[in-house]
Formats: sequence, C-alpha cells, structure tokens
Amino acid sequence: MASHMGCFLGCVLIVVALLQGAAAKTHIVGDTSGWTVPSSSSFYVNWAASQTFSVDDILEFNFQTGSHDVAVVSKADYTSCTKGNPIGSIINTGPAKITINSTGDHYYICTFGQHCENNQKLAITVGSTNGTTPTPTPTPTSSPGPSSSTTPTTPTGTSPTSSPSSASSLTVGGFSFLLLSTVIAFFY
Ligand SMILES: [Cu+2]
Repeated sequence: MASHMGCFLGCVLIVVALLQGAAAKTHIVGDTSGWTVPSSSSFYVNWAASQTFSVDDILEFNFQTGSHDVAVVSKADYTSCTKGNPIGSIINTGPAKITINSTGDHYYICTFGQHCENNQKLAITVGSTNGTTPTPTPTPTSSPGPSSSTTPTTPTGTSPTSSPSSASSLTVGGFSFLLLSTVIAFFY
C-alpha cells in the first residue's frame, strides 16, 4: 500500500516537473531598459547570460515604434552589423514579440542608424525544451520503511535530443498523462 502511494507521489512529481518544463516563458529583452541603445557595450550580452532560453519561449522587445526595430540576422551580420540581409521581415512595430522556434544560436539587431554599431544587438543560445528544468528530486525522506518503490526511471531523463521540438514535448506530456492515468486507475 505504502509503496503504491510512493509510486503515485513520484509520478505526480514527474508530471508536475514536465508541465513546468513545457511552460513557455516570456523574456523581456533588457528588462526595464527595453530594446534601445545600451549605455554599456556588454549590456545585452549580460542580459542574455542571465536568462535561460527554451523553444516556445517568447522574446519581447519593448521599444517605441519609429525609434527602433528588430531584425533577425545571421551571426556574421550580427557581428558586422550588416542590415541588408535580414532573415524574414524586419519588425517595425513595438513592442515586438518573437516566439523562439528552434534551438541553437539566434541573433537580433536594430537597423536604425548606428544603433547596432552602438551595441543594440542581441545574441541568444537556446537549449533543448526540457533540458535544464530544475526538477524537484522525488525523494520522500520522511516516508517510513525501505523505499521499495524506486519510481520507474523517468522516460524524460534522456530527453529527446534528436528533435526537441514542441511536438516532441507534447508527446512526452501525453505519455506522462497516460502514465499518471494508469497509476491512478491501478491505485483505486
Ligand atoms: Cu535602435
């Protein structure tokens, strides 16, 4: 009985961790400073370093329409502040919200005047969807007896590194829901 309860609690914790991992976050670029020519050359570098980006997260560039814009560019164009080959169309209207749709490195610049040259440029690195989720370790230390129920090894431990798309996270979510349903059905 107790072992079933332990398994049940473990599964609930796993599902909660999965749901937290799947939740998309909104990152306010530059926080309260917004998207502007920064006072320090390392401002957006430091800001990006303070964030953990995942697929499906949203970048919110806050700026006044007509004062700045947002262009997605290649690494080379980011480095050289080349404004002629944006990837997709330049976003002219603030605030601009961009959904991160792939892992890897992404680069954004402002094409106004010398803004990019003056460090209004952003580079981010996006990890896998549920890679760096701080999972609460399901170890009920207070439970009596030997923990015979070392909960089933989470199928998410080895995350789908091949294609961590939103579809795969949905699949994992669906699987964990099935798992939870099975445990509940078994328990009652
Ligand atoms: Cu600008």
